[in-house]
This record gives sequence, structure tokens and C-alpha cells, in this order.
Amino acid sequence: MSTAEIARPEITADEPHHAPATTDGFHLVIDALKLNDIDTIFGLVGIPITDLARLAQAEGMRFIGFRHEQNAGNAAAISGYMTKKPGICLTVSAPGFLNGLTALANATTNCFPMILISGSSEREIVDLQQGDYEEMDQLNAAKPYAKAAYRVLHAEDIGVGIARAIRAAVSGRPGGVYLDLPAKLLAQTIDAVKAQQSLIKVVDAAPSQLPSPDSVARALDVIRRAKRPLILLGKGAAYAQADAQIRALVEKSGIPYLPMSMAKGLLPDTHAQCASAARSFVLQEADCVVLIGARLNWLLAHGKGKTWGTAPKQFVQIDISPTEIDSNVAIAAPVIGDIGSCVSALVAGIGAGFPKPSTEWTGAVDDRKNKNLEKMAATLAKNPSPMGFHSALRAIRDVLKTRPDINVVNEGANTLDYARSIIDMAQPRKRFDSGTWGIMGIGMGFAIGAAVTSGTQVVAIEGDSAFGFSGMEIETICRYDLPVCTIVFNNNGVYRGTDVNPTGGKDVAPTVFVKNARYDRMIEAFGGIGFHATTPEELTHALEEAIRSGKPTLINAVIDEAAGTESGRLTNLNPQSAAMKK
Ligand code: ADP
Ligand code: TPW
Repeated sequence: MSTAEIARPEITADEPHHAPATTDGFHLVIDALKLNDIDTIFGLVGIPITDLARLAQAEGMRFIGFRHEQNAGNAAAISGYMTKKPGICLTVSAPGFLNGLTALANATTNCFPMILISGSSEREIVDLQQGDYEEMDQLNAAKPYAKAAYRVLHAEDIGVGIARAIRAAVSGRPGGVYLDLPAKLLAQTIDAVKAQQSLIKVVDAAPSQLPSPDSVARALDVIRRAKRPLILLGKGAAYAQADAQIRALVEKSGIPYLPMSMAKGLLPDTHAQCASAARSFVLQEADCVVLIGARLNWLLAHGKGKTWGTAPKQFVQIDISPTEIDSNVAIAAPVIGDIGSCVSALVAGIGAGFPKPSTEWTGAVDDRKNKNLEKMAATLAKNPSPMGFHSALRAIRDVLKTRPDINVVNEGANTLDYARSIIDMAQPRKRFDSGTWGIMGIGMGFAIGAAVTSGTQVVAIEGDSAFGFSGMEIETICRYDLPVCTIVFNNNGVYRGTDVNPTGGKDVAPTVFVKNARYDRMIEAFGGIGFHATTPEELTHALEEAIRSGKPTLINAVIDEAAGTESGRLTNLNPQSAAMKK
């Protein structure tokens, strides 16, 4: 079918002498999305959704076409995180769907709202397993990895299907939703007036959820009695867009705070109460931890063990999901509701007489912070040749400091760990990284999603292995002329490039890549601008140039192949490797 063939049938229902006008599933899906203020689709075309993509464009929506569905899904997911509106990813059936499913599962794991819409083959053939083109029972495959999964079989239910998908994605704990649209449904015709009446504009999809007064009083009581309180901000706090309330809580209470990776910038990392540089110290020493939109998962050592020291702790936890509470350790004071409402309620309870943390505690945090910052400054000042992670990141940090509005995408092992602690963030929801799974491959999808959604500059700081998972999307970046600068930390391999094959055989070691690869030349193939940087000065110059141009750019940053450690800071999760090296 061509675009012309799927052009909207004229609605003539108010002209009784004509046969009633009809519309079809294709148009209804687009109408339902547009009615709910969704203006962009990230996807990859093929039967049966090519015409859906064409029509979306013809009807004024943005369709951003990718080279692999996982990257389209990641773009949709990060767009959802940035806007609190579900990002939409559109794929073909079976293999396209499965490629998108990783992104859907990652979105659900990270609490990002997105909707994966996939075309599917005929139910009758799929259910009898008669071998249709791209046959797969997609609905059931999606269920374990999605917050919700729906299928629409009748055109008059498209409005309901889209409304349910939107609500499921953004209400309560946000997540990924799968929407199955069989090819037959898209082609179904339906009376145009009936069709318009079947659409639903979702009202108040993520209503505020007020915490119970008792839970607020209990939390205030725990905080009041604390000697060494700490606030821990997670990406749920950033997602909630309750920036002013969170700042009020931090500043009114005077409690030191620690941002998780993607919560950096919710308050500027340079804030006097930011305890990032004393992270280990505050986690160990605090006697009361107020978790705001952060889970006690592996990223926080499950709330126990060495990371948390021996000082007994009481946890206050603000979260929208009641079943998150007590998932790893006992929570003394759960506060269930949306972060904006919960934090406002706490702020209201912190009056003039509310005790401030002792200067003994805040002074100890400051001392540790200053000591660590001094140590870090000395490491950052070094200028080894070839460049190390620190000197390269120093150069990037100094450029980004002048542009706090820039979106930062970050993945890799060492590249992620070091960038997270060295690159300060000054604005909320500007840092997007490997998140809850520590997944590699989000890089270019997140970069494109962030650039399209914000319309502003993105800098993606990528390990060379990490970049490889989504590297082909630099063509997409060039095609849409997006202001994305990708910096590849090229140390010739996964983690580093120095491993050798112990047998002396022809194959290189499992972690090793082609030496001295020129990633900068990849982007030149598509008309983008490549830079090759071997020193911090060259890197500074290249990044300044790249940002100034606002063009698709890629900097091949040559890093010492012996720098960095295996698995970055996750060496403790990799005991076998440590044992093999002994
Ligand atoms: P991090 O990785 O930064 O520690 P997590 O992804 O582990 O953060 O935690 C995010 C938490 O925030 C989840 O438990 C989720 O239920 C919660 N959350 C997300 N949005 C909201 C919101 N609007 N109000 C309250 N809690 C929220
Ligand atoms: C989908 C395992 C964790 S980190 C990493 C891999 C392959 C790459 C590290 O090398 P890189 O970074 O990017 O060159 P650096 O800074 O240390 O030089 N597959 C998936 N996700 C994960 N996390 C892996 C594999 C992994």
C-alpha cells in the first residue's frame, strides 16, 4: 500500500445522501496517539507497520527511523523519562519485536515509561503455529518483561488500547508497556464517526498520590531523632519533576544528600550539602537514611554489608510503589505516594523548631569531602601519555562546566564509573546512563532520544566496547542532523586492551579489539565530523569545536590500553576473573 492509498477517507457522515465514510486501523492508531499529545515515534519499518510510520509522518508526527529496534526502544524510553509522557517505539513482528523487547525490559527495570507497539501476524495462524511470515506469540513473550501487555483485535477498541497503554506506562511506578497490533487490525475499516467517538483522551494519567498523614508523622519522627541523617536521591526523584520541593527539603533540613547516578544535577553537584565526594563515609556513618525514589538494589549494596558499615541505621523510604518497601532491609518509616506530594508533606512538617543535623556530623562530612576532593584533584592534574581516563575526563569536565544545559549520556565500565564521579551535573534530568541493569548499548539510542526530545546538545561519553552495541546509529544521528557529540574512549578493548591469548594462538584474547581503530572515520562515512584526540588539549579543542558546530560529531579519544580495571568498579562481582589472574 502506498501513502496515497492510505490517505484519510473523507468524513461525510453529516451528508446523509452519501454512503457513510469509513476510516481504518492505521488512521485510528495515529489519531489516538495525537489526541493524547504524543508527537514522536521512534521505530524501524517493515510489514505491517511501514504504512503506519508513513501515515504518522503525513499526519504531522515525527517518525525517527533507526537501524536497530533496540536503539529505537532506548530512545523512546529515555524520552519517557525526560518528559513523564510514554515514549513510543514502533517495530515489525517477531524479530523486530524481540529486538525492541530488550529496551522494553530495560525501561521497565529502570521505571521509565514507554510503549512498544509491534505489528503482529494473524492470530489464527500464530495460535495454530502454521508458520506465518514472522510468526510469534508476541503478547505472551512480552508479558514477563513488561509492566503490562495488551492486544487490540477490533478497530473500535484502538482508543481503549492506547488509553490503557498510556495509563499503565505512567501511573504508579512507571514502566514499559507492550501493545500488540495485528496486521489485520490496522487494515480494518470502521465507520468514521463511530471511530472518532471510540477514541479516549486520557485524563490525569499519573494522578498525585498523597501519603497518609500517619506515615509522614512517623518519618518526621525518625528524622528528628537522627544524629547523622542522610538523604539519598534516586532517579525516581529526578523523574518526578519535584525539583523545587526536593531542594526545599534538603535546604530546610540541612541534611547532607547523596545523588544516585541519574539523580545528579537534581541539585547542582557543587551544592554545599552534596556528599558525593564522601560517599563511602556517609553510607557507613549515617544513622538515618531518607531514600527518595531510590531502591536498595545492588547499586546500593542491598542496604547492608561492608558498604553500609556497622552503625545501626533506620531507613525512611519515599516511593510510589508500596511493595518496594522492606525488599532488602527493614524500612522503619515508609512514605507511600508520589514524590512531589510526599516531599511537600515532609517539608511542611519541618518547622522552625525542627532539629538541624549537628555540626559534628556535617563538619565530619565536609572534612572527608574536602580530603577526597583534594586527592581527586591531584589525580586529575596528572598528564600521563598516552591519556588516561582521568586526564581525558578532566578535559571533558572543564568544557561541560561551561554548558550545564548539555545532556550527558554515559556507558562503559571504567568510562562510566570515572565519568560519573568526575563530571559534575548542574541541572536535573541531564544525565542518562546504563542504569539499574548496568546495560551496555543504551548509548546512541539515549543520545538520539535526548537530542530529539530536548532539541539541545548531547555529549555521549562511551567506552569503545559500549559504543559498539549501538554504533551504527551514528548514521541516524547524521540523517537527522542531530547535535550529538559522541566521545569514544578508545583503549582497544572491553575494559582495556592488554589481555593476551594464553595459548599463543592466532585469536586475540576475549576482551581485545582491533588496535588503534579510528572510530572518527565511521561518522565521516555519513557526512558527520570526526576528530582524533590523543591528548587532553586535543580533546578539549575537539569537544569545543564539536559543540560549537552543533553538528553530528565523533571524537576518537585515544586512552592508554593498560588503563582501567576489569569490570570497572564491579570487580567484586567478578570473583572468577580475579582468581584467574592470581
Ligand atoms: P536509582 O537507580 O537512581 O537508585 P531506582 O530506579 O532504583 O533509582 O529507583 C527509582 C524508584 O523511584 C522506584 O522504586 C520507583 O517506584 C520510584 N518512583 C518513580 N517515580 C516516582 C514518583 N513519581 N513518585 C514516587 N516514587 C517514584
Ligand atoms: C548488554 C558486560 C559490562 S561493561 C562492558 C561490557 C561488555 C564494556 C566495557 O568496556 P568499554 O569500557 O565499554 O570499552 P571501559 O571504559 O572499561 O574501557 N552486554 C550487555 N551489557 C553488559 N553490561 C555487558 C555485556 C559489560
